[in-house]
Order: sequence, then structure tokens, then C-alpha cells
Amino acid sequence: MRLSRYFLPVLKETPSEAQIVSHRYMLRAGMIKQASAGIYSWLPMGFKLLRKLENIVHEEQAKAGHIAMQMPTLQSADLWRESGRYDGYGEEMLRMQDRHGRDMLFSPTAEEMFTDVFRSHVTSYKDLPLTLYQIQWKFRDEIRPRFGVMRGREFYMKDGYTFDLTKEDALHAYNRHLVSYLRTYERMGLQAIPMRADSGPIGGDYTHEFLVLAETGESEVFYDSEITDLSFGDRQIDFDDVAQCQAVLEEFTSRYARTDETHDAAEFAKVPEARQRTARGIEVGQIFYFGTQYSESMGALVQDGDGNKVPVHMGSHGIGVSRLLGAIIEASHDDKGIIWPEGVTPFHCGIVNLKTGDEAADAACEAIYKSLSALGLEPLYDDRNERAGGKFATMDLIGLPWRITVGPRGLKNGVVELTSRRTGESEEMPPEQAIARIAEIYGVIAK
Ligand code: 5CA
Repeated sequence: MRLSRYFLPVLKETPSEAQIVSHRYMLRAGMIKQASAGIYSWLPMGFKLLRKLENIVHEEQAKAGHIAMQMPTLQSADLWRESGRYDGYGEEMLRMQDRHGRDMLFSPTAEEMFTDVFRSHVTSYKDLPLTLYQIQWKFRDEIRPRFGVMRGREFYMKDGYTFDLTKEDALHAYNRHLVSYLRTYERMGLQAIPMRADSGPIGGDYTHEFLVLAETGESEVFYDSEITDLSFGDRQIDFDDVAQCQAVLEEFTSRYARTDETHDAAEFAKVPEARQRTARGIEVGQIFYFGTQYSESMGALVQDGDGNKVPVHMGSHGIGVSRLLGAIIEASHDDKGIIWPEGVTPFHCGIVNLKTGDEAADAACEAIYKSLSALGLEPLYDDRNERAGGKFATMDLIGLPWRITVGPRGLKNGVVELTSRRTGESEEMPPEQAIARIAEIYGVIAK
């Protein structure tokens, strides 16, 4: 993409309504624009990033054997009356009527819709296990939307629903989700710690929230510092292997890690004092096994091996996709702007032309741009006729991890400059070498 032809409405001033760094940078970098409280228009770069995160989620879900589909955002109230949740959901549910006076709502989550699809089409245990999921806009009329996409009213969520014959199978589905989520967050450059969560009125021990540590997080968290040494890395997982998934779950959940909702001071005191940590965290996902609550109230029954009709065991598993963008920025920025991890960056590499109009500089930038594009990478070429300082400030703000700077003086010596956004370190080298380095970083073969 050539910046002169892109739509990147960068703001010079820091918007006064933004209280936290991710909100400020998302507005300043032209990623989002508030449409009304807690509702945002996703401008091209924000939209591109949302798609990147969504793709990572889809890829990791596919590896775990989960099946994508899509539900409508507007749903009939009748289904929610069946499950008993329509009246109880309260003011967070946005309710409306259609022209025939029928009660409708904008989906805040989708247990009912998925249970309804399931009961309409699945009748036998032979079709289990089954995990269906979607990535779809949700609406919750939050009383205090704030911090930009962190606590929106409209937000983008991956929500998955598991259907199993037995509790044991359903717990494997739970473990599988935990493992798959760990991989998903790591690919986004995040450490998200599974913490014992509050299961609310339904009860049970089987719910974890995933929290990214950040000063601006909304939850207070308590944990054993050993947890932050764990990393999933590139280990190979067979998602059908019950013992393997269970072992990963135990590895990542056996140490003390809880939010203020489930914090138990007496238990925490058992952690050696030097390892006790109190911090703040951003909740980027939750997994939940809830048994047969919905399948019983909505009649989602299957025939078991003995010919009896039994309610299926269910779980629901969510990732806050739009919130994740804010969380990544909170975890990865400096005072000049965002620093995208390579796995999610909107463009792989920036190209800054220090002297647009200079024949040699224009030609060199053009050649680098074409070579990177030919490798299947997406460079962002700042070809505007602007001061170098302004170009650098924009690149730093939007946070591309790598930048190639091209100017007439360097070209006389046959070199361009390759700069890491994270370390700020620059190195001079011939253009071909800079291209090869970028190709290597992103794991493509430079021709
Ligand atoms: N049905 C279950 C799981 S599928 C569910 O709705 N879980 S949830 O309420 O925990 O939401 C899942 C994730 O969505 C949360 O972990 C959080 O990351 C994100 N989320 C929830 N509310 C908001 C909001 N108002 N703004 C942005 N993200 C949100």
C-alpha cells in the first residue's frame, strides 16, 4: 500500500476523551472513530487489524477441530424466553420490536441460538463431540462503556459452544479450549494467564478467565509469579489426546491465579511470600463448562448408546476479539506509539522515502516496494511529499515492527537503513539485504 493512496486519518492532537494509552493510540493512529458511546466505526487500519486477529482465531480453532458458522445478530425473544433468560438478562440487553410488534433483541451472546441449531439437527450420540463457533458482533448496553474498544457496547467476539454426551467428554472440550486459547494469545504476542473465575449462579469449578497483565486492566488479580515463566511455545498438540490436553491444563492452572471475584486470601497466603503478586489485568477470554442447563430447558437431547434420550453436556467459550486490539496495545507500546508484534502487524514493513521527488530515492523505494510485495508481504510505503520528521512520527505512531529508510545520501553509498521499532536500533545495508532480512523475519524465502 502506498500511503498517498491509503486512508489513514492520523490525528496530531491527543483526543481528550481517551483515558488510557490504547484508546488514545487507536484514535490517533486512525484505526477507529467513535460513532456513539461504546460504538465504533472501524477505519481501514483498525479493520485490517481486526481481520488479522480474526484470522489467527479461525486458524487456531480449525487446528482444534472446531467448526465455524455464523448466527444473526438480531434474534427473536422467543428463544430466550424458552431458556428463561429473557426477563432476567436486564438492561444490558438491547430490546426492540419489529413492524409486527414481535420482540427482538441484539444478541449479547448466543447459547440459545446454538442450542436451537443443535436440537434441530442432531439426534444421536454418534454425531458427538461437536464444537460450533462464530465470530460475530455482540451488543451489551454496558452502563459505563469506556476505554474505547476495551469496554464497548458493540464488540466483536468469538463464541464457541461445545456439545458432548458425557461430563467427562465435555471436560475434554473444556481442556482443549484452554490449550487452543493459550496458543491463540501467544501468536498475538500476548501472555494471557488462565485464572479461576466466578461461575455465577450456575456454579461449578469449571470456568477460567484469561487475563493479560496491564496497569490499566479493569480487574484486580492475585497470582503466583511462577506463572509468568510459563510459555506454550511451539509444542505440538494432538487435540484429540485427552491426557495431553489435561496435562497442559494442569501445568497452566495449578498455581494460584485468581481475580478479585474468586480471590481467597487464605489460599493465597500459602504461596511463598516472595512469589505473591497483586496486579491488574484485562480479561480477553473466558471458558465455561455449564453442564445440561440449556439442553434441559431447551430440549437438546440425543440418543445415547442404550437408546435413552439424554440432555447433552454443554460449554461456552469466548474470546474478546475487538478488546484484544486494545490489550495488545496496552502490552506493547512506548511514548511514541504502538509497537505491533510481528504476528499481528497491519503491514509487515514501512518504507520511508526521505526525499520524494529525488530520482534515485523514488526508484529505490519503488524497487523495494515491488520486491517485498512479490514475496507476498505487505509493505506500507510512505511516498508522500512530506518532511522526514513527520513521516517518522507517523511510522512510530502506527507501530510497524520494521522500517526501511531510503535517502539520496545513503544510496550514494549503496545502502538503506533497516530499523526495529521495538529496540529503535538501525543498521545500514544494501537494499537487497534489507529485503532478505524482512523476508527471513516473516518466514518467507527471498528470491
Ligand atoms: N457466552 C460466553 C462465552 S462464549 C460469554 O459471553 N462470555 S463473556 O461474557 O465472558 O465474553 C467473552 C469475552 O468477550 C470476554 O472475555 C471479553 O474479552 C469480551 N467482552 C465481554 N464484554 C465486552 C465488552 N463490553 N467490550 C469488549 N469486549 C467484551
